Amino acid sequence: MIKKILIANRGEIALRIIRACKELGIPTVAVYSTADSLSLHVRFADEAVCIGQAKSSASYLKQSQIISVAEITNADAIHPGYGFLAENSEFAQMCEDNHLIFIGPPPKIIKQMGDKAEARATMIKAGVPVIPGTEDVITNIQDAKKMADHITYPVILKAVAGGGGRGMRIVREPGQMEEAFSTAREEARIAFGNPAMYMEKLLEEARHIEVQILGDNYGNIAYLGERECSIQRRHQKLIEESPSPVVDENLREKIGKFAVKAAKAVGYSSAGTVEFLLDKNKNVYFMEMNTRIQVEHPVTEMVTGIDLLKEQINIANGLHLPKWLKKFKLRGHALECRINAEDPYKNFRPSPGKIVAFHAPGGPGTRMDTHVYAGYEIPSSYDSLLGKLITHGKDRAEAISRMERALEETIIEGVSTSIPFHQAILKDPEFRAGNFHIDFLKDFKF
Ligand code: MV4
Repeated sequence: MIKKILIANRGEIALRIIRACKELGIPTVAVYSTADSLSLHVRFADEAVCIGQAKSSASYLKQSQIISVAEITNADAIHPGYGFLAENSEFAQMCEDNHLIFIGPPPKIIKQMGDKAEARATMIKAGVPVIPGTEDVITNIQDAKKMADHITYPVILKAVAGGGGRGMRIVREPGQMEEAFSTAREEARIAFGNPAMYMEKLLEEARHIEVQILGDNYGNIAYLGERECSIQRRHQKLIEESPSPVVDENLREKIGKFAVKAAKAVGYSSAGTVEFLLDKNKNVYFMEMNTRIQVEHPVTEMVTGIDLLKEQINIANGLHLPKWLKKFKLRGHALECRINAEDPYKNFRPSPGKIVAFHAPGGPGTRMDTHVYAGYEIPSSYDSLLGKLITHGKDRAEAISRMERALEETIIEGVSTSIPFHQAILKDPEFRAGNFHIDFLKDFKF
């Protein structure tokens, strides 16, 4: 059994992991950079060790350093959270090699799902629908043009090593292919050290729907409903919800079964997410699999009543998936607004600085996952997420009105935040009607 967990992360997710560990009675070790010495994850963990300078590459990404801290503090497991080392198969392997439990799937699954072309090929073989596209990696412009003619325009070029929208190019006509192919390859070569590309038919006005799964070490997989994540700006999700306003019982079961099939095809264990695109005609297509706990996991927790972090840790501890998990009942509707320290009136420019006044909202159906407090200085070295406000209601309308009420109650002074932008989206009639797709914010007037 796990005796102590090292948390290889910071911010709100480090706190979320500490909370789960406390409830499970497992002691924790925080690691932190010099920029985070006054952070709450350092205070709330049982032990804390400084691992380097502010820059991520000098601290939260220092693999051997983190392993050493685990050894020195007698931690026997590492929780990577999201971002940083969470989907680094080399790090997961290094944990294994040093007899530490990596709280996530095995390294070979992380690697396999990190290669988006291989993930695609795996899903085709497993019988999970994928977007029409290439079976093989495209290496030259002649093949790219030939494939696009075959698939028919518009198409989308994607980096094999990409994901989350990096290294992607939409190509609407043959004349744009040469330029798009070479710039996408160059971008991928610089960003991932891997220029390999593949191609798909472009799906327009689609929705991003993802399915939460949990798998134990014995081949049991459960799905826990879907999250609607179409409200995003430049591949940064802003508002997530569960259930999706367009997914009914039948579609939920269909997508859920595809997600379980996808997970079984790779022998998945731990918490994970299978991402799908849902087109106008409600056809579903596998897009990617994320081998980590995600930022937006709380909306699923609110509607299922399941503590995903505790279940993820129990799985790492070798427990079987509890029987009741597969019989989950969705209760009501949950929304999450990601609150960032950025100025929506100034093109979302980051707004680091000191928070001089802070008040988190409360009341019925209201949860705020945040690491900030009055007097906290937001470091400029990391992402600008200040916290996540989650509301739960008996239905979508109640979750929305609770969110509006809770955003109004929130006091964050000293920095600009994305709150006014959230308030504008929540007022939008199309949003309120559940009528939107992934390009919703492109022509949203703020
Ligand atoms: C697509 C697509 C349309 N057609 N693939 C974006 C992130 C990465 N997971 C893949 N993405 C997309 N792939 C085809 N064939 C549109 C997107 C996309 C997107 C997907 C989900 C949420 C937001 C998005 C924003 C822009 C593009």
